Amino acid sequence: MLIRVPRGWELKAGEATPEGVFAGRRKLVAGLVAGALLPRAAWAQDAPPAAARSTRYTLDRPLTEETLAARHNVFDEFTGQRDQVWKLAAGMKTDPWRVHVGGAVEKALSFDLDDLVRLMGLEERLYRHRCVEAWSMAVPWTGFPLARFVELCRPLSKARHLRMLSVSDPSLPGWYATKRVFPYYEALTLAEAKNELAFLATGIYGRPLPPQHGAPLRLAVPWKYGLKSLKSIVAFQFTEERPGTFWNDLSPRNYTWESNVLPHVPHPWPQTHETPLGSTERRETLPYNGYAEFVAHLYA
Ligand SMILES: Nc1nc2c(c(=O)[nH]1)N[C@H]1C(S)=C(S)[C@@H](COP(=O)(O)O)O[C@H]1N2
Ligand SMILES: [Mo]
Repeated sequence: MLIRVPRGWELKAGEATPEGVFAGRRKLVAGLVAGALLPRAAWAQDAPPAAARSTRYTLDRPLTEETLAARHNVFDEFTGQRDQVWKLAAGMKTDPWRVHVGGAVEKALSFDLDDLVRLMGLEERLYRHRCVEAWSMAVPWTGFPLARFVELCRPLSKARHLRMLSVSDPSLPGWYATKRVFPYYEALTLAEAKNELAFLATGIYGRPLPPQHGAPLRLAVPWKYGLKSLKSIVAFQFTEERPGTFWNDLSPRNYTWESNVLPHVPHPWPQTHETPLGSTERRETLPYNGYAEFVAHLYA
Protein backbone atom coordinates (compact mmCIF):
# COMPACT_ATOMS: atom_id res chain seq x y z
CA MET A 1 0.00 0.00 0.00
CA LEU A 2 1.36 3.39 -0.88
CA ILE A 3 -0.22 6.39 0.75
CA ARG A 4 2.17 9.26 0.60
CA VAL A 5 2.54 10.96 3.94
CA PRO A 6 4.13 14.38 3.66
CA ARG A 7 7.40 14.63 5.50
CA GLY A 8 7.46 17.11 8.30
CA TRP A 9 9.84 19.45 6.54
CA GLU A 10 7.63 19.68 3.50
CA LEU A 11 5.03 21.45 5.57
CA LYS A 12 5.06 24.71 7.39
CA ALA A 13 6.87 24.02 10.62
CA GLY A 14 6.25 25.32 14.08
CA GLU A 15 2.63 24.74 14.98
CA ALA A 16 1.65 21.57 16.77
CA THR A 17 -1.47 19.70 15.91
CA PRO A 18 -4.83 21.31 16.19
CA GLU A 19 -6.96 19.20 18.47
CA GLY A 20 -8.75 16.31 16.91
CA VAL A 21 -6.44 15.92 13.95
CA PHE A 22 -6.56 12.39 12.67
CA ALA A 23 -3.28 10.62 13.08
CA GLY A 24 -3.82 6.98 12.14
CA ARG A 25 -2.38 5.16 9.19
CA ARG A 26 -4.29 3.39 6.48
CA LYS A 27 -7.46 4.31 8.32
CA LEU A 28 -9.15 5.80 5.32
CA VAL A 29 -8.58 2.77 3.16
CA ALA A 30 -9.27 0.35 6.01
CA GLY A 31 -12.51 2.21 6.62
CA LEU A 32 -13.51 2.06 2.97
CA VAL A 33 -12.87 -1.65 2.80
CA ALA A 34 -14.74 -2.27 6.03
CA GLY A 35 -17.58 -0.07 4.83
CA ALA A 36 -17.96 -2.14 1.71
CA LEU A 37 -18.07 -5.41 3.59
CA LEU A 38 -19.64 -4.72 6.94
CA PRO A 39 -22.99 -3.43 8.16
CA ARG A 40 -23.33 0.21 9.02
CA ALA A 41 -22.63 -0.07 12.75
CA ALA A 42 -19.28 -1.71 12.14
CA TRP A 43 -18.44 0.98 9.62
CA ALA A 44 -19.15 3.67 12.18
CA GLN A 45 -16.92 1.91 14.72
CA ASP A 46 -14.14 1.85 12.21
CA ALA A 47 -14.06 5.63 11.95
CA PRO A 48 -10.55 7.00 12.48
CA PRO A 49 -9.77 7.69 16.11
CA ALA A 50 -9.37 11.37 16.83
CA ALA A 51 -6.29 12.40 18.76
CA ALA A 52 -7.32 15.10 21.18
CA ARG A 53 -4.54 16.92 22.97
CA SER A 54 -4.25 16.13 26.66
CA THR A 55 -4.09 19.23 28.84
CA ARG A 56 -2.50 17.29 31.70
CA TYR A 57 1.07 17.43 30.41
CA THR A 58 2.34 20.94 30.01
CA LEU A 59 5.60 22.36 28.74
CA ASP A 60 7.79 25.04 30.29
CA ARG A 61 9.16 26.04 26.87
CA PRO A 62 8.06 26.39 23.25
CA LEU A 63 7.71 23.35 21.05
CA THR A 64 10.76 22.49 19.01
CA GLU A 65 10.37 23.41 15.40
CA GLU A 66 9.19 20.30 13.57
CA THR A 67 11.91 20.38 10.94
CA LEU A 68 14.66 20.61 13.56
CA ALA A 69 13.32 17.59 15.45
CA ALA A 70 13.00 15.64 12.20
CA ARG A 71 16.57 16.30 11.08
CA HIS A 72 18.55 15.65 14.24
CA ASN A 73 17.94 12.04 15.20
CA VAL A 74 19.55 9.16 16.99
CA PHE A 75 18.83 5.86 15.27
CA ASP A 76 22.14 4.06 15.10
CA GLU A 77 20.82 1.14 13.07
CA PHE A 78 20.91 3.62 10.17
CA THR A 79 23.92 5.80 10.96
CA GLY A 80 25.66 7.52 13.83
CA GLN A 81 25.43 10.87 12.03
CA ARG A 82 22.56 12.73 13.62
CA ASP A 83 21.79 14.87 10.57
CA GLN A 84 21.77 11.96 8.11
CA VAL A 85 19.28 9.61 9.78
CA TRP A 86 16.22 11.18 8.14
CA LYS A 87 17.66 10.63 4.67
CA LEU A 88 18.80 7.05 5.22
CA ALA A 89 15.61 6.04 7.00
CA ALA A 90 13.27 7.61 4.48
CA GLY A 91 12.51 4.37 2.63
CA MET A 92 11.98 2.19 5.70
CA LYS A 93 9.02 -0.13 5.27
CA THR A 94 6.69 0.31 8.24
CA ASP A 95 3.33 -0.81 6.89
CA PRO A 96 2.07 -3.40 7.58
CA TRP A 97 3.69 -3.79 11.02
CA ARG A 98 3.21 -6.56 13.53
CA VAL A 99 3.80 -6.29 17.24
CA HIS A 100 4.46 -9.48 19.24
CA VAL A 101 3.82 -10.02 22.94
CA GLY A 102 5.22 -12.93 24.94
CA GLY A 103 6.96 -14.11 28.08
CA ALA A 104 5.13 -13.98 31.40
CA VAL A 105 1.66 -13.41 29.94
CA GLU A 106 -1.52 -15.47 30.03
CA LYS A 107 -1.22 -16.03 26.31
CA ALA A 108 1.30 -14.95 23.66
CA LEU A 109 -0.30 -12.41 21.31
CA SER A 110 0.46 -10.60 18.14
CA PHE A 111 -1.22 -7.53 16.71
CA ASP A 112 -1.39 -5.73 13.45
CA LEU A 113 -0.47 -2.19 14.48
CA ASP A 114 -3.51 -0.63 12.82
CA ASP A 115 -5.80 -2.97 14.76
CA LEU A 116 -3.93 -2.18 17.95
CA VAL A 117 -4.33 1.56 17.40
CA ARG A 118 -8.05 1.09 16.89
CA LEU A 119 -8.23 -0.81 20.17
CA MET A 120 -6.17 1.70 22.10
CA GLY A 121 -7.40 5.00 20.69
CA LEU A 122 -5.10 7.98 20.28
CA GLU A 123 -4.34 11.13 22.20
CA GLU A 124 -1.76 13.86 21.81
CA ARG A 125 0.68 14.79 24.54
CA LEU A 126 3.26 17.55 24.71
CA TYR A 127 6.41 16.04 26.20
CA ARG A 128 9.97 17.14 26.79
CA HIS A 129 12.75 14.80 25.64
CA ARG A 130 16.26 14.95 27.06
CA CYS A 131 19.16 13.15 25.39
CA VAL A 132 22.21 12.22 27.45
CA GLU A 133 24.20 14.16 24.83
CA ALA A 134 22.68 17.25 26.53
CA TRP A 135 20.36 18.41 23.77
CA SER A 136 16.63 18.43 24.31
CA MET A 137 13.40 18.92 22.45
CA ALA A 138 9.73 19.49 23.24
CA VAL A 139 7.34 17.73 20.86
CA PRO A 140 3.72 16.70 20.45
CA TRP A 141 3.50 12.89 20.37
CA THR A 142 0.38 11.10 19.25
CA GLY A 143 -0.18 7.68 20.76
CA PHE A 144 -1.61 5.79 23.72
CA PRO A 145 -0.53 5.04 27.29
CA LEU A 146 1.78 2.06 27.69
CA ALA A 147 -0.29 1.17 30.80
CA ARG A 148 -3.32 0.57 28.61
CA PHE A 149 -1.31 -1.73 26.36
CA VAL A 150 0.13 -3.61 29.37
CA GLU A 151 -3.40 -4.25 30.58
CA LEU A 152 -4.35 -5.64 27.17
CA CYS A 153 -1.35 -8.02 27.33
CA ARG A 154 -2.53 -9.60 30.61
CA PRO A 155 0.85 -10.14 32.29
CA LEU A 156 1.03 -12.90 34.90
CA SER A 157 1.31 -11.84 38.54
CA LYS A 158 4.97 -12.95 38.55
CA ALA A 159 5.87 -10.43 35.79
CA ARG A 160 8.12 -7.66 37.10
CA HIS A 161 9.67 -6.15 33.98
CA LEU A 162 8.82 -5.30 30.42
CA ARG A 163 11.48 -5.85 27.78
CA MET A 164 11.07 -4.27 24.35
CA LEU A 165 12.80 -4.93 21.04
CA SER A 166 13.38 -2.59 18.12
CA VAL A 167 13.25 -3.49 14.45
CA SER A 168 15.50 -6.37 13.43
CA ASP A 169 16.81 -5.83 9.91
CA PRO A 170 20.47 -6.42 9.03
CA SER A 171 19.97 -4.58 5.74
CA LEU A 172 19.76 -1.26 7.60
CA PRO A 173 22.94 0.61 6.67
CA GLY A 174 24.34 1.01 10.19
CA TRP A 175 23.59 -2.56 11.32
CA TYR A 176 27.16 -3.86 11.04
CA ALA A 177 28.90 -0.48 11.00
CA THR A 178 30.03 -0.61 14.63
CA LYS A 179 30.78 -3.14 17.34
CA ARG A 180 27.22 -2.80 18.58
CA VAL A 181 24.97 -5.78 18.24
CA PHE A 182 21.48 -4.92 17.11
CA PRO A 183 18.52 -5.18 17.49
CA TYR A 184 18.28 -2.37 20.01
CA TYR A 185 16.54 -3.43 23.19
CA GLU A 186 15.25 -1.67 26.27
CA ALA A 187 13.30 -2.44 29.42
CA LEU A 188 11.28 -0.88 32.19
CA THR A 189 10.12 -2.21 35.50
CA LEU A 190 6.45 -3.08 35.33
CA ALA A 191 5.75 -0.21 37.75
CA GLU A 192 7.49 2.20 35.34
CA ALA A 193 5.62 0.75 32.38
CA LYS A 194 2.34 1.29 34.22
CA ASN A 195 3.18 4.85 35.17
CA GLU A 196 0.83 7.25 33.46
CA LEU A 197 3.66 9.07 31.68
CA ALA A 198 4.94 6.03 29.78
CA PHE A 199 3.59 6.45 26.28
CA LEU A 200 3.69 4.54 23.01
CA ALA A 201 3.82 7.00 20.14
CA THR A 202 2.59 6.39 16.62
CA GLY A 203 2.72 10.02 15.52
CA ILE A 204 4.42 13.36 16.01
CA TYR A 205 3.22 16.87 15.08
CA GLY A 206 -0.16 15.41 14.19
CA ARG A 207 1.12 13.04 11.53
CA PRO A 208 2.27 9.42 11.55
CA LEU A 209 5.84 9.13 12.82
CA PRO A 210 8.38 9.59 10.07
CA PRO A 211 10.92 6.74 10.04
CA GLN A 212 13.71 8.74 11.65
CA HIS A 213 11.56 9.26 14.77
CA GLY A 214 10.98 5.51 15.12
CA ALA A 215 8.03 4.70 12.87
CA PRO A 216 5.59 3.19 13.24
CA LEU A 217 5.67 2.69 17.04
CA ARG A 218 8.15 4.06 19.58
CA LEU A 219 8.33 4.58 23.29
CA ALA A 220 8.31 7.98 25.03
CA VAL A 221 9.38 7.92 28.70
CA PRO A 222 10.15 11.60 29.21
CA TRP A 223 11.61 11.34 32.74
CA LYS A 224 14.42 9.15 31.42
CA TYR A 225 17.24 9.92 29.02
CA GLY A 226 16.21 9.58 25.40
CA LEU A 227 18.11 6.33 24.97
CA LYS A 228 15.35 4.49 26.90
CA SER A 229 12.73 5.52 24.34
CA LEU A 230 13.37 2.83 21.78
CA LYS A 231 12.16 3.16 18.22
CA SER A 232 10.35 0.96 15.73
CA ILE A 233 9.21 -1.55 18.35
CA VAL A 234 8.39 -5.08 17.20
CA ALA A 235 8.16 -7.05 20.45
CA PHE A 236 7.22 -6.81 24.11
CA GLN A 237 8.33 -9.50 26.54
CA PHE A 238 7.23 -9.65 30.17
CA THR A 239 9.85 -11.10 32.51
CA GLU A 240 10.45 -11.85 36.17
CA GLU A 241 14.18 -11.15 36.12
CA ARG A 242 15.51 -7.73 35.18
CA PRO A 243 16.44 -7.86 31.48
CA GLY A 244 19.50 -6.17 30.06
CA THR A 245 19.26 -2.86 28.22
CA PHE A 246 21.26 -1.81 25.17
CA TRP A 247 23.42 1.02 26.51
CA ASN A 248 23.72 -0.25 30.06
CA ASP A 249 25.07 -3.54 28.70
CA LEU A 250 27.50 -1.73 26.39
CA SER A 251 28.78 0.79 28.88
CA PRO A 252 27.47 0.55 32.45
CA ARG A 253 29.78 3.36 33.53
CA ASN A 254 28.06 5.83 31.23
CA TYR A 255 24.50 4.53 31.26
CA THR A 256 22.65 3.14 34.24
CA TRP A 257 19.89 0.60 33.80
CA GLU A 258 17.27 3.11 34.91
CA SER A 259 18.79 6.07 33.05
CA ASN A 260 16.57 8.53 34.86
CA VAL A 261 17.32 12.19 34.18
CA LEU A 262 19.07 13.14 37.42
CA PRO A 263 21.14 16.22 36.64
CA HIS A 264 23.04 16.30 39.92
CA VAL A 265 24.09 12.68 40.04
CA PRO A 266 27.76 12.61 39.02
CA HIS A 267 28.11 11.42 35.45
CA PRO A 268 31.15 11.01 33.15
CA TRP A 269 30.05 14.20 31.37
CA PRO A 270 27.91 16.89 33.01
CA GLN A 271 24.13 16.52 32.93
CA THR A 272 23.22 19.70 34.82
CA HIS A 273 22.36 21.67 31.69
CA GLU A 274 20.90 21.14 28.25
CA THR A 275 20.58 22.96 24.96
CA PRO A 276 17.14 22.87 23.34
CA LEU A 277 17.42 21.99 19.64
CA GLY A 278 17.42 25.16 17.59
CA SER A 279 18.74 27.38 20.38
CA THR A 280 22.08 28.28 21.89
CA GLU A 281 20.55 28.45 25.35
CA ARG A 282 22.24 26.68 28.23
CA ARG A 283 19.23 25.67 30.20
CA GLU A 284 19.14 23.98 33.58
CA THR A 285 18.03 20.35 33.44
CA LEU A 286 15.38 19.48 36.01
CA PRO A 287 15.27 16.32 38.17
CA TYR A 288 13.37 13.61 36.30
CA ASN A 289 13.37 16.07 33.41
CA GLY A 290 10.70 18.09 35.18
CA TYR A 291 8.40 15.10 35.77
CA ALA A 292 9.22 14.43 39.45
CA GLU A 293 5.61 14.88 40.55
CA PHE A 294 4.63 11.92 38.38
CA VAL A 295 7.52 9.52 38.97
CA ALA A 296 9.65 10.40 42.01
CA HIS A 297 7.61 8.00 44.18
CA LEU A 298 8.77 5.08 42.02
CA TYR A 299 12.33 5.57 43.29
CA ALA A 300 11.69 6.67 46.88
N1 LIG B 1 16.15 1.54 17.98
C1 LIG B 1 16.70 2.66 18.45
N2 LIG B 1 15.99 3.44 19.29
C2 LIG B 1 16.53 4.57 19.78
C3 LIG B 1 17.86 4.95 19.47
C4 LIG B 1 18.58 4.10 18.57
O1 LIG B 1 19.75 4.37 18.21
N3 LIG B 1 17.96 2.98 18.08
N4 LIG B 1 18.41 6.08 20.02
C5 LIG B 1 17.79 6.58 21.27
C6 LIG B 1 18.28 7.90 21.66
S1 LIG B 1 19.84 7.95 22.31
C7 LIG B 1 17.51 9.03 21.59
S2 LIG B 1 18.04 10.53 22.21
C8 LIG B 1 16.18 8.99 20.95
C9 LIG B 1 16.10 10.04 19.85
O2 LIG B 1 14.80 10.14 19.33
P1 LIG B 1 14.50 11.13 18.12
O3 LIG B 1 15.50 10.88 17.03
O4 LIG B 1 13.10 10.82 17.70
O5 LIG B 1 14.65 12.51 18.67
O6 LIG B 1 15.87 7.72 20.38
C10 LIG B 1 16.27 6.61 21.18
N5 LIG B 1 15.76 5.37 20.59
MO1 LIG C 1 20.10 10.10 23.18
